[in-house]
Amino acid sequence: MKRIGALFLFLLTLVGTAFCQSPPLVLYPTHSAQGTDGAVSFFIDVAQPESTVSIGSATLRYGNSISGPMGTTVPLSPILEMENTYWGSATLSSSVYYYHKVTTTSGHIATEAPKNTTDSWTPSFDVQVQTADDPSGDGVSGYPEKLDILEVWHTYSDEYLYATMKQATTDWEFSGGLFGPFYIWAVYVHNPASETECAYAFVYANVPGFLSTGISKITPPSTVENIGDIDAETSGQYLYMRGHWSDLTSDPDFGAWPNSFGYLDVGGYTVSATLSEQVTVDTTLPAKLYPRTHYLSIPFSNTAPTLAGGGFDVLPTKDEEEIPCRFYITYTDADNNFPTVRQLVIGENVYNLASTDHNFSDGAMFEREVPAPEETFEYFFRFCDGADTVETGHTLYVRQALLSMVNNMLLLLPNSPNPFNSKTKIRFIHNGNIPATGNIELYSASGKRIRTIHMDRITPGENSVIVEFNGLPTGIYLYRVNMGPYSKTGKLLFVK
Ligand SMILES: [Ca+2]
Ligand SMILES: [Ca+2]
Ligand SMILES: [Ca+2]
Repeated sequence: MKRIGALFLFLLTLVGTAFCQSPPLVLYPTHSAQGTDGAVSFFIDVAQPESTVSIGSATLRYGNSISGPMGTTVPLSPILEMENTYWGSATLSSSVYYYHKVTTTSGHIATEAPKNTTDSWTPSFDVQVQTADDPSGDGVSGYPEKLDILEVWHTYSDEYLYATMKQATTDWEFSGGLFGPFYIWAVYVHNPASETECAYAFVYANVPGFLSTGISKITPPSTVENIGDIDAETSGQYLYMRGHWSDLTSDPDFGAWPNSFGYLDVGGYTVSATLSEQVTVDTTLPAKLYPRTHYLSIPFSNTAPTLAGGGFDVLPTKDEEEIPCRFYITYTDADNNFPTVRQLVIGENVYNLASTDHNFSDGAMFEREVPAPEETFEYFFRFCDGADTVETGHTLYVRQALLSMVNNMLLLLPNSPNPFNSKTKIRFIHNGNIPATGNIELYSASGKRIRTIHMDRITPGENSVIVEFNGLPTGIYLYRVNMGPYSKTGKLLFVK
């Protein structure tokens, strides 16, 4: 083990930064069945742990060989009614390999990657994906231009993780003289499943007695050790590196791999080091690398989806003119096809339904909140998995029945006794679907509020509250029972 002071402390900071200023997550890659026109729709969720991050572009890239090039790009667009879901469509006549890539407006990249199955060395850019697009001239001033990173790329195989870095010059000299300064080019890799603060990096360097080309493990606060060799080769502006997965995954602090997240945090950095001073000259934005590639065999057989349990709820409202309804239905597709059509049809109106559940083989509920139509209406659901369209039967609904559903959520019963001379019992029926806490407000006939009685044990069915009228003048009183957005008003006659 070697200790080289503060040299790598920045790296830990950098990995820490990766969590608070983070690329998005690429989740739930799915696709539709293939239509008769050859079209297949592709879907992913792009989750943003930091809601401040906005998506610049989302793409799918495909090709006919896993060894590349995956030269065809399909832009993915957001689905308006689904918060995180993006989709795109391609017409396919033969089997394809594909991966997804997302770039935020701030330049953070989250990407799956093509696979270098043949372990070609040095790997062609056809089997790599760019994970950092770093500005030119953004390094700390006063240091050599060769420490200015321009690009970082990655690929993977069963045996290796690959990293490629492009810098601003073709000069890869390790040092400026016998005693330095020494120059370090590195690409870090951090496993979010790691339960330690250790970080790892593929390092291209030769600091005699301290650091050499290989896989460095950095343990806080400042311990650096080499845990494996790497292949490293420079060509022009490019540095190609690859290290064995096993050197990373066999390290007890690396964390489980494959992990449940699917990705690794990666990024590039350069250092200029002397005995007295170590400076991080350039860094890239952190990226999320998902070392995975998808395969779609064309043609593929399809099972038609099924629909079940369709209906709607009337939602709480104070406004009987516009009654919100939440329509829902469960879509199940044995092939796990994302539905290309997800519609609720009410009369002339068509609404797209949404679901956050993207596991369709065991059923996913789709829903949509829409205002109840003005008149009596007929509705049905229509879904298509890309090949087969299914519909529910048409259901007739009467607006008057809706209104009675709303009204019956809270029903006042006559208070008793009424009139009364000291106390009375206020009674109401609660239908169990609305908030179970509330209050009763008591008003004078002129509208002045006299008292509020809180209720926190309302049960479905009939409820009653005894109200004492000690010290109040004889007369007519009003009361209002409130439960969330629901309220009903009644009249009391107090006679001493
Ligand atoms: Ca740069
Ligand atoms: Ca930079
Ligand atoms: Ca299907």
